[in-house]
Amino acid sequence: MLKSALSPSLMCADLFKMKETIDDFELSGIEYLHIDVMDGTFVPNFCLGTDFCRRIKEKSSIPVDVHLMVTRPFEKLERFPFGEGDVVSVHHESDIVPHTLDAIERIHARGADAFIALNPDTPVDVLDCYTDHIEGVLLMTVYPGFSGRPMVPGSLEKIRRVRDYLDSIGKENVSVEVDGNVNYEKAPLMRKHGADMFVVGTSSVLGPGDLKENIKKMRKLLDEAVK
Ligand code: S6P
Ligand code: MG
Repeated sequence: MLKSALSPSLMCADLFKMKETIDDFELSGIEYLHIDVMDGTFVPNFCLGTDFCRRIKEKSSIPVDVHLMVTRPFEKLERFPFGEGDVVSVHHESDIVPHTLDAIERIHARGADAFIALNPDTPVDVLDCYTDHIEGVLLMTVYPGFSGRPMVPGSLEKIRRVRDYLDSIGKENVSVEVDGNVNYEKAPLMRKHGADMFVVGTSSVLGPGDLKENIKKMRKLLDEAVK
């Protein structure tokens, strides 16, 4: 089983306290910073962009986890600053398959890891054409576009299906990232079903309470889930 990693969603962080928040993430050993990019077309909302990504990369050494919820990501990747150690996710639903594979190739050419993101209604079978080309699968456990949404029923079973499928074809090292409503109750269940990378937002770490204590609490729950 892959080690668990946390990827806090910066769209859920208080813009006016961004520096303190990033400092706390660094002190807490956070593995990735999740950056949601929305273009108002692929999803019905606008969020974070190229300049935001650039400033975060200048100010923090934590790798970024860029989640591109945009149409035709293949054409837009060049505008985003990322490189070795970072993760970039492109959606299966955002382009035709050859362009998505080309986007993956471009991500790799810059030294980053490429994840394929799947919306809740997209079947697991589509992974077939990606498994030789990716380092991870980002499973949306809410309908994308907004924070604070409820988990889509059937998400836990889908995590298990993806993990089992990857293992069955010898892809034990391909990560399964979960994004959406990863709260203190559901995260341990997601871990038990095979997830290893957790986008944490308003429903847990970036919700009420002390940030560093929230991170500790989440890590403990995730560790206990697989004991
Ligand atoms: C949603 C986006 C997510 C959210 C995250 C928010 O479209 O991709 O990354 O920012 O899910 O977390 P929460 O805990 O409010 O669901
Ligand atoms: Mg996201």
